Amino acid sequence: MLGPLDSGTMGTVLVVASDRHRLHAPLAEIESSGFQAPFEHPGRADAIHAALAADDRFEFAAPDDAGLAPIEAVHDPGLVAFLERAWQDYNRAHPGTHDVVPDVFRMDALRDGLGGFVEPVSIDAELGRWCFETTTPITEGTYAAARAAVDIASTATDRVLGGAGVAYALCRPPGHHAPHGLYGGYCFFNNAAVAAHRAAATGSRVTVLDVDYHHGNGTQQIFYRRADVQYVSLHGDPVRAYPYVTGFADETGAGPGQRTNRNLPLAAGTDDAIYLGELERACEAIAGFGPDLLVVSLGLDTYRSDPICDLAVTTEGFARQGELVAALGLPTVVVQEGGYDLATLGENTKRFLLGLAS
Ligand code: Q9C
Ligand code: ZN
Repeated sequence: MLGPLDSGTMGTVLVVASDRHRLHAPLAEIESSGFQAPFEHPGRADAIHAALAADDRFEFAAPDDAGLAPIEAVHDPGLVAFLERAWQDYNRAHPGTHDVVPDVFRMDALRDGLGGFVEPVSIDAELGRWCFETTTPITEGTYAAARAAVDIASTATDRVLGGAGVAYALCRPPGHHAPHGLYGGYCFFNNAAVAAHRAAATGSRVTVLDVDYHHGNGTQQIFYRRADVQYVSLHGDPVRAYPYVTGFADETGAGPGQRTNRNLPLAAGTDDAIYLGELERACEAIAGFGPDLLVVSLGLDTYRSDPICDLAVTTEGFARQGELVAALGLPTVVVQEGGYDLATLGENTKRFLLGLAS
């Protein structure tokens, strides 16, 4: 259980950050059948860092090394081991490859009727075994960057468990699309799930509130059957929005986790007024669950000019989102997820965090 909030830290926001995210720097992304410059790139975290560093209401800390245990508490150790060796193995088979991307998927179905799945031995087939889409290249430094993002989320969680009212984990690569045994959607390790599990393991009831434009299929899956962690998400309706097959309103949890999952799908063009009304409904669901600690999966890709999304949230809207979440009165770990409009990303993040700390 948590002690009272440390009032000395309210009003400033602790930012846990590392420049190791720059080790994950793909050259291209295969998206909508075309080669694009990556939307998810090091400039994103650098822009957020610069905006927060220019404001004395933020203080910075480096992450501690949390090791593998927090990752393997929420992910298949086979996925972790694969990501550690994937780039090297691929480059032994295909020397000189910068961005490693699978070119086969669903090979298990080729064995339908043959008497069971055979785990692939070839690195080419292994990629399709662990990855679910094409926009998430593995580069030489990807594993190190993904490990650093987990360290950041773990350290921010420890600070909040230790009494900080709010801590912001400036994670990159993001995490919420990674379920127990797959990577994709720009995500390798689920930083928010690591944070939530770490807090839950101390006996706290935890809610993950996901305000990224995209449904956090990975986080939802990891906690779907758990009673101690609630998942609440606002996102583009999966009838039109990635990841297409999760995020529907009738996904409410299962087994011991019945009624601990809440999805609020949104129409294209949703503006601040509608968004904030839905966020109030989300906050009512959270209050009903009665958590001790909140993890926010913070995406700024609901912004009206985001290049890959279609909602219409404004910069002022992000400040109001932060204020609404603050009204829950919970110790809060904010974990960075998406947001691809580089010109506004830092300011929008800052306004959310200042609203939260107000
Ligand atoms: N044609 C996050 O915001 N590409 N991930 C979608 C649709 C992947 C977004 C392709 C979008 C992933 C953390
Ligand atoms: Zn997103």
